[in-house]
Amino acid sequence: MDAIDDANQLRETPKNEVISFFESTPLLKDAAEIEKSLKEFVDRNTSSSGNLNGKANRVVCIASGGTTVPLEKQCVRYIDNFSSGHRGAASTEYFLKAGYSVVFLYRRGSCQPFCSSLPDDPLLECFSVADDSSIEALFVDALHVETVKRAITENRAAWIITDSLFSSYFFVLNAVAEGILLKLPFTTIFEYLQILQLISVSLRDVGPSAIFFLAAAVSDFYIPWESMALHKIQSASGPLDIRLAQVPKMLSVLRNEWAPMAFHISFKVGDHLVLFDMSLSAMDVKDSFVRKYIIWFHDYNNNIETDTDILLAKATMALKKYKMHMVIANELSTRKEEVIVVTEQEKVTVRRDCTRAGAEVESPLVELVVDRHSTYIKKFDA
Ligand code: PAZ
Repeated sequence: MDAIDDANQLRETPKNEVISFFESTPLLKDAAEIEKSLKEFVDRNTSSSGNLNGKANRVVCIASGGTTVPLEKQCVRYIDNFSSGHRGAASTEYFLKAGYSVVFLYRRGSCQPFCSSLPDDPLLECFSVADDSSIEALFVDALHVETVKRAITENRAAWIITDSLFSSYFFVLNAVAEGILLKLPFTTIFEYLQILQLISVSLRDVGPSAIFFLAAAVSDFYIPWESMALHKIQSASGPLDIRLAQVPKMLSVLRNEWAPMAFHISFKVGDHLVLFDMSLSAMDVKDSFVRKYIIWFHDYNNNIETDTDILLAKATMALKKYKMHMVIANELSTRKEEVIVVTEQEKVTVRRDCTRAGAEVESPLVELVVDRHSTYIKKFDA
């Protein structure tokens, strides 16, 4: 998805492209409800006494998971962008621990904060935390009763109830109940961009105390709604030719128009190492085509730049072009081990603490972000 980025990063996002994207986008069904919950969330967390989570009015919008591009209006098939949602979910945990309130804009079915090791299972929805912090079953409707019965038949209930991670789920329920975590789901690129716009407009008054932490993998191409087939595309008509339009680069619109005062962080992902690893491990190296491919790849790497150089060059370009405050560069294959934080002043490699079992790279990463965000806010206080 990144191949044409470099060329595009050299041109501004024309206003008419943005307008025509939104004009031809299917409208969000629950926009009014989302706006209402955002307003309540912002009011609750930006009072003169600070937010409900203890940090003076600091709010972060975390975008997580991949967006889809439907091929049909009555969608049967779609193009997906890879992201498990782990980065966004884990970062949400550390931001909450750091005292921020969090708007978690996530792909339905992707990893959830405090539950990233649990399945996204409707059984969990059948429980709640009582006032005395004990766990209560919520057999409030027929769906819940059915879900629990099915889980018991499938022998999953015992596992979930005895697993210690289950308690994490209640942390999330509590965070939502306390009003410091607002979860907003999306599936398609159309939903994602419309909700992101609603969030940014709602957070505008939070000014420099707001962070946009955009870890979602967002589609670069889409099929405009008006040229999309209504029903399932039939295979009987032979091979399928589809033409994808380019999604306007919304980062610059977000940065310059929707939330100009906020602290903006975007991500750049590289996959060069994965390509190389896959070619070695998953294919037969005796195959002459593959051998040629690997040799070409070696030459490409040796003669031009290293993978990291290419990735950092792209990250630096994105930093300048979109006026981001930080671009976080990561390779798909090593993303859980390390990331490189690129700012105007520095390039910092942040690594997971390998000496601690279960330590995640998001812990030191969020620590660094909070530190740089504090410096950013101070500039406005002066
Ligand atoms: O969601 P995950 O933990 O599996 O992966 C995280 C990531 C690689 C999607 C993220 O760190 C990232 O780089 N997001 C931006 C992706 C993009 O530019 O398309």
